[in-house]
Amino acid sequence: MPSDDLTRDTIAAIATPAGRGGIGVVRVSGPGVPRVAAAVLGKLPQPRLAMFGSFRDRQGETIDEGLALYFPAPHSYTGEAVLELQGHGGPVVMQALLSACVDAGARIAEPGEFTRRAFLEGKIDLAQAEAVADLIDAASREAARSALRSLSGEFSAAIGALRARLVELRAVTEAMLDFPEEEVDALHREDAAARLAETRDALGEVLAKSRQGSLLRAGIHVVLAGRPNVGKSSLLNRLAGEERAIVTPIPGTTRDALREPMLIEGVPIVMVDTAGLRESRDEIERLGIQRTRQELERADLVIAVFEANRGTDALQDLPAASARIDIYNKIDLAPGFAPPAEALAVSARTGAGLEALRQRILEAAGWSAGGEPVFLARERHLRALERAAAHLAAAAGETPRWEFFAEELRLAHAALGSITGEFSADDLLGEIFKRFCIGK
Ligand SMILES: Nc1nc2c(ncn2[C@@H]2O[C@H](COP(=O)(O)OP(=O)(O)OP(=O)(O)O)[C@@H](O)[C@H]2O)c(=O)[nH]1
Ligand SMILES: [Mg+2]
Repeated sequence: MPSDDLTRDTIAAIATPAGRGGIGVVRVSGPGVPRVAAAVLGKLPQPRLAMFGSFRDRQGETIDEGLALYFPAPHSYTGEAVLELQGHGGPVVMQALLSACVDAGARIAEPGEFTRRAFLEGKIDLAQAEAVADLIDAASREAARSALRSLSGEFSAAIGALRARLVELRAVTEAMLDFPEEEVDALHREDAAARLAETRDALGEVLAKSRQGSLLRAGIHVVLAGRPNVGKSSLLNRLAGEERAIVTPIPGTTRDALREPMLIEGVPIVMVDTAGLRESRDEIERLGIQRTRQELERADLVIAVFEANRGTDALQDLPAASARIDIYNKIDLAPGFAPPAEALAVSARTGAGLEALRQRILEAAGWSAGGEPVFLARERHLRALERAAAHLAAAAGETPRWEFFAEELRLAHAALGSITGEFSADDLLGEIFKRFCIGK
């Protein structure tokens, strides 16, 4: 994509985190880089060669000494001329260095502006730009790995392959549109139908991998619920590997809902311990139980906890909507207990069955462990893929009416294009880039 304006200014920002560090970096990008270099360094460094020098302010006073790197356009992160000044990472030095760049004609960059320019210069597409932010924000190695795959263009390539299929199918369809229906022979029709089916399958695969990957970004909200004293808090502690919640033999111990973030195989989970469900006259406990119900409404997954030593049981008051796993705790007190089909037997005391529970949590959330690499998709990507899938499904129902068929294909194509940014409106770009940190 070409630059959006010809009068691009020059931006500067501290690219390293706020605070003290061994090294701090000020990054400058834009046509004014040679001028900034001349003012701050006294000269423009050789392209891509580290130059040691003094950084000076407007009065010519030395701010710091360090390394300077110059990347001429278009071979830089942004695609513009870029200057990186590596000084000592103290807040005062960094601010002074940034001010010197501003005095030399640069403007302070907005959040994500470097990456936005990389997108506008065609260095990366939109999905890759988003992956930059996702990589920085990654909460686990698994998430980082997936973000890196998106950044290197694997996700974009998969979207590109889908679009290529659609382009071919649209070409075949446009050819048919030139003939009245009775002249479109069976061969063409079958060809179009077969291609459509293939494209839908391929899209389904990308969507599945993206749904999985989106779990790595968003995490899963898992709520432990059950009657008092069944061992919910003990389970939370066991799963967290820490004594987080208070455990006592007194029913009605837990009042407030307690949230504990944890990782299961790199998938971020927020596990919520709740007050046990029962009729209570105690004012505080009643409020706790109200909170349990609110948590249940919001849960992606409910773990309904029962006691193995009390036999099989049922909990009426769980919402029907959310996914649910039934577990029988305290299996150590009931050796030989056989849980109902689909339910798990565990012991918070001995740890028995907890590995199986972890796997079931991942499974119920739609994560297939040890499977193929997934795409760290965003909600925006999922919605676009789902829109494309819906248009392809609609197309399948329109096969004799080629104008409608063609229109559905066009809409599916546009939905896919919005992922990589071919057809993205400016407001969407603003929305995406403003969430970046400064200096990226
Ligand atoms: N033997 C045995 N005892 C357990 C097990 N899990 C929990 N307990 C005991 O059961 C009692 C209640 O445990 P909690 O974890 O407080 O139960 P809870 O469901 O959080 O209870 P409330 O907060 O009152 O709703 C405690 O005395 C625990 O030590 C288990 O697997 N085996
Ligand atoms: Mg409890």
